[in-house]
Amino acid sequence: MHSALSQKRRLSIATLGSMRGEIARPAFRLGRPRGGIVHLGIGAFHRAHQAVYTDDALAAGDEGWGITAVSLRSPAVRDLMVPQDNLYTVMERSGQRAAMRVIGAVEAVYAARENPAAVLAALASPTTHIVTLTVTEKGYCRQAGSNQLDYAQAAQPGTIYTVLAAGLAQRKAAGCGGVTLVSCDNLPGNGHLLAELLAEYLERDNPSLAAWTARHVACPDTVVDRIVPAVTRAEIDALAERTGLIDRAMVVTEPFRQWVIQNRFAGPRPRWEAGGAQFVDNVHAFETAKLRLLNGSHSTLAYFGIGLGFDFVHEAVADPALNSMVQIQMMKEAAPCLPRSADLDPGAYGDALLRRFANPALDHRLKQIAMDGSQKIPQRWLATMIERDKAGQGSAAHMLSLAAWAVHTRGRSANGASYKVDDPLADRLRDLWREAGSDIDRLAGLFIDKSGVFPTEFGISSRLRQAFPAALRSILECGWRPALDAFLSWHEGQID
Ligand code: CS2
Repeated sequence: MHSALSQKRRLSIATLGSMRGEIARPAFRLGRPRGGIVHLGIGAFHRAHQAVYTDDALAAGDEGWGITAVSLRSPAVRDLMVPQDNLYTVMERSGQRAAMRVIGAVEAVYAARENPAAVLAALASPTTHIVTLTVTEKGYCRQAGSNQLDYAQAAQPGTIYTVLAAGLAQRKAAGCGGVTLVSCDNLPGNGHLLAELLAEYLERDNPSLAAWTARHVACPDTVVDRIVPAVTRAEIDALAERTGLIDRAMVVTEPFRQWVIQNRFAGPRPRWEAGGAQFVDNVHAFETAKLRLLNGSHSTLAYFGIGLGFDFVHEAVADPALNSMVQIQMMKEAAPCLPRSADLDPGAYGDALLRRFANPALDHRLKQIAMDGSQKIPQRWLATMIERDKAGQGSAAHMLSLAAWAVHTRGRSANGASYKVDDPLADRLRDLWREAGSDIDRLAGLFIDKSGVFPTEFGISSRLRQAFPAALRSILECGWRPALDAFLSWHEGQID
């Protein structure tokens, strides 16, 4: 297979015409610089989501847009994309079906650390109107347990703050107008949050730029949704066999995609509605449902699924007991707390999620979801738990999920093997385990008070404080499967 592969040519503008198979190609002229959009954080998610919507806008005749993508950390994606003239394939998989399409919306890729001048030029260009961001939760450099900026972290080279501040300063100096910063990360009120954190940064770093930014920059809230597992070598090889061309930047995803964007722009924007994007006044209802039902269930499947020995989401959700727990967590605990919206039926939304998770054609690794838990669980679980607690209600399924996360951070699997915990707070959490020794009550208290993950409202609730060590105990003392079964039997005994 490898020798056959090495003889194949790479996907590029020149070879695109020779690509075999049923593949949709860009329906607009390639190789003509268009500008308009800079994207920070070019990973698989951007390539399978915002770039596809931009490609749809281009294909629909809104031709003035192209993406200059920036990788803030490693140059790896640049090295995959540039030899391909930034073309890549999106493969949508569901059951036996695989629809393929080549995306041509990305026109340049730079690694910020190696080519800061090119990144700055793109941000400062008068033709740039939009900066989209997918930098993950931790890319916002918040202090643990709060939405305040961690200034020391934010001021490092290559963060969104230093990169944006340089670009905005140049725009201000050149008088070339504001931009719209579109956060596409899974955080509540992502646009508002970005605006606040950026203001906090600039007020300290460059107060006159802070004032200019407040007047000229818009940060709409958005909800992004598409499941995009990390691509495997085998998938790249299989695509090359099918098409005759090697595409090292391909992405594999599900057919579903959603983008809800608050209609608040500082200037022009692409007609992303050509790809199905919805522009609304307020994204709150969509956002809360997405974070608490989809992402919340994902995290439960990840920590419990790993505990039970599964590797992939579709395996974990096929486990009848874990599936029941996730349904209870979603429908009995999270859904009743969602803001009411005529556009959203939580029951139908939850059912559709379980079908998406069950997609056997996607090898979505639980480990991919389990990473950075400290940055994810406050908005996915803790917000629901605190709201319910204030209304005098418990959240037993969420509590067991929370215990599953905490046990995951020990870095030791049920058979005693150790693994690396991929989380910016991993060291701090490991120290808490060490400090607690075998005392589970102490462990629970240390996590609540010292991990930096739990908001104060959690810590001051005696109900939540008591329930957490009990949930930890059930996993640590009885094991993953018995803990899950005990939860389901207890739940069955409850009157609805
Ligand atoms: C996942 C998300 O990795 C994770 O934490 O929950 O990336 C999820 O796949 C996307 O938000 C789906 O839109």
